[in-house]
Amino acid sequence: MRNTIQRVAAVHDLSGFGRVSLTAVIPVLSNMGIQVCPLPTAVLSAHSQFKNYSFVDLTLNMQAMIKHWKELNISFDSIYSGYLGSPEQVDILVSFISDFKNEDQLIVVDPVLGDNGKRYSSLRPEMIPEMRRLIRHADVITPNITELFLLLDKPFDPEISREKVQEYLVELAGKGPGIVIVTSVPEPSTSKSTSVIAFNKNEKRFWKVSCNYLPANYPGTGDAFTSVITGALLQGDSLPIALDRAVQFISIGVRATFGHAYDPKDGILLERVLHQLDAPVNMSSYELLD
Ligand code: PXL
Repeated sequence: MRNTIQRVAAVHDLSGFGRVSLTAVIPVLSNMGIQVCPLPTAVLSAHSQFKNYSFVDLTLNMQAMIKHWKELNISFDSIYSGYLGSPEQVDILVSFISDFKNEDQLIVVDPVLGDNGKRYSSLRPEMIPEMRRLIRHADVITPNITELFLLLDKPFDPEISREKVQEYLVELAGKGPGIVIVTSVPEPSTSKSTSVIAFNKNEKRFWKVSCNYLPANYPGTGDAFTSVITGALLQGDSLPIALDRAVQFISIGVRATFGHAYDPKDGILLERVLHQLDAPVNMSSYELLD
C-alpha cells in the first residue's frame, strides 16, 4: 500500500556547505510534496571540491539505522541513492533494497562517481566496480556523461556522437535498470547547448531534452536534477515530462545564479528557485529520437 504522503529513503551524504546531496535532495523533494527520510552515508564539512574538508564515514551507522527502521516497520515508495561514503556501503544498500522491497516501488540510483572526464578524487577506485554492481538493482539511473563511460569501462570521449550515446544507453540498460538517463551530453554541432538523453528499455524509446549551456560548473546540480526526476515520476509524470521538469528547474537555477559574481563551488542559488517546482511545465521541449 502507498503511504498517504509518498516517502523516499534518501541515501546520500550530508555536506554542511555547498548545496550538494541531502542539502539539495531534501528541499527539492519536500517542495514536491514528498517526505524524505535521510539515511546519511557520510558527514562532511563541505563537499569534496573544497580543500581540507572534514569527513566522517557513516557505514556502521547506516546498519544501525536500517535495523531500527525494520523494527519500526516503515515502508518506502522509493529508495534513492547518490554519493556513498565507502564502497562497502553498496552491500548494505543492496540488502536494504531487498529487505524493504515493495510493490510499485521506485529504486533510483544516481551513480555519483565523477565529472569532467575524471573520477572524484574523494572516492576510492573500488567505488567504480561496486557502483556497477549497485545499478543492477535500480529501476532508474542518472549518470552524467563521465559516469556513463566509467560504468561501462570505456575511455572518456568528450566528443561522443549522439548515436554512440544511444548505443551506450542500451548497453547500460542491459545490465538491469529499465530507465537510463544521461546528463551533460555535448551537442557536437554547437558549444551553446547540452542535452539529456534517456532510454526506456521496456518501450524501446529514446527521449532528448536540450538546454542552453552556460560556462559554469555548479556542484550539486546532478543531485537536484535526479531529485526532480524522482519526485516527478512519483507524482505520476511520464518520463519525457519528468525530463522536461528537471531540465527546466536546473536551467532556471543556473541562470538565477550565473549573473552573480559568485564562487560556483557554493552551488546554484537553490533557495531562490525552489518555488518553481510548483509551477506547471511551461513549455515542453522533449523530442523522441529514432
Ligand atoms: O553532487 C556530487 C557530490 C556529492 N557529495 C559530495 C561531493 C560531490 C561532488 O563533488 O563532493 C561529498
